[in-house]
Amino acid sequence: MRWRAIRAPDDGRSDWFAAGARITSTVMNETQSASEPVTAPTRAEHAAGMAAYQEAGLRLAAEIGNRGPIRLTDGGRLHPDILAAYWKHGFYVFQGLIGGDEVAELRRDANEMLERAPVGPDADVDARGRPALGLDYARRPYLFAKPLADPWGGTGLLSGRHPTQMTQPLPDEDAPADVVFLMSSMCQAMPSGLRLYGHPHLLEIAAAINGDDFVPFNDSIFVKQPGLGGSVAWHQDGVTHWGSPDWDEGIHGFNFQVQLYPTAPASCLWVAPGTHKLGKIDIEARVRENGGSEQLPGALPLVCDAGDVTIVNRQMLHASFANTSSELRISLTFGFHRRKSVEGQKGALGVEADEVVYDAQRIFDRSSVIAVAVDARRQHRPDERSFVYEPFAGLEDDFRFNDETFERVIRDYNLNDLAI
Ligand SMILES: O=C(O)CCC(=O)C(=O)O
Repeated sequence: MRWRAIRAPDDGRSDWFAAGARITSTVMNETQSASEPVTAPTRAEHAAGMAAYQEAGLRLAAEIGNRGPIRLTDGGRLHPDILAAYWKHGFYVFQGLIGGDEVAELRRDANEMLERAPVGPDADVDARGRPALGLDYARRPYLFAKPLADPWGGTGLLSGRHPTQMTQPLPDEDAPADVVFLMSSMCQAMPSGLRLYGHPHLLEIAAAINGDDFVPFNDSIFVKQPGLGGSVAWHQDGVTHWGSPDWDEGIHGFNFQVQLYPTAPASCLWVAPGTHKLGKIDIEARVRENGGSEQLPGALPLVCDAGDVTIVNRQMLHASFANTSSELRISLTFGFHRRKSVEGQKGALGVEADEVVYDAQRIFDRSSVIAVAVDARRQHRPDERSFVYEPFAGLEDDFRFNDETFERVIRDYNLNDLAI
């Protein structure tokens, strides 16, 4: 049976979206029948079917606000009103936090990384026939996906935290077989990425949320190319502490996203405000109760300009849809934890080959990337006030940015990521 486009109903959700979900979703509803295959929407049909949902999301975003320039107290700490707004809704958008000159440097490096990607998941050369970037990295820095696909939804990947699968529209006929979906190793591959990691305002935000002894999580760059970028199914990031006696709304930390281009509802990350307070959410039930549709009510798009930075609590329900729009999104994504959330915990999210427990040495090694990043930034921007990272106070001279620390600290630093 051919999939049919159906006018979006008044509730802002389109029936075709539910229909599209039937062939791809692991969530079944009573009308679903395996003997009635339904084809996926085209790119244009998908975009049209999202329109009413996007409008509803934009209205909610305008109601809630939770965005503005960073404000600091006289002592240089994050303003308590912003912190309170973050804890209330689980997200905040810092407008214009990264200056235009720095965005330009980041774009240049990110685009260079994209150009130097292998031509496909099994290739070793880039589109110009050069050896691809990262052949000598312990972990290859590129993750590919099929165009407009949802590579994680409904799978056991990443600790199975994406239980349902998003609609996977049909890409245009001339679309490549595989597209870059994620790039990692930002601090190794991009000089400007390392410097961003030492940004005093970003680190001040991390300290305000997670305490002065905060520690890193990981980093990855989400690439949503126009008409090609895949989706990320609804999920909560944290996997370790749901049953912890110490559970609270901040125990799994938060993620930054630094936006290199303006984002639109079709391309950007969506969040369900307040869900960071709810504990582990039954996502399958939410989608099922929504008629099988991934257009979950109560969510809003984190629409940004270039240079805006979002923070999103890792317990928030969030997702992004197949990018059937003509907007490019490149989001530098990196997170931070409370130290006590990580120490003594087993590595999660499938990043460890063996069961590794995060001890003080492991945490120190991964955190030393921050110390080197602060110095790399100081050398590049000598007039800016540097962030003082408390765990490395007094150790600064051991972690100056130079060839020796690049080899000792930065090379393959992500083998020490702290995933919970
Ligand atoms: O940016 C995206 O599209 C997805 C980001 C996300 O799911 C995450 O950071 O956990």
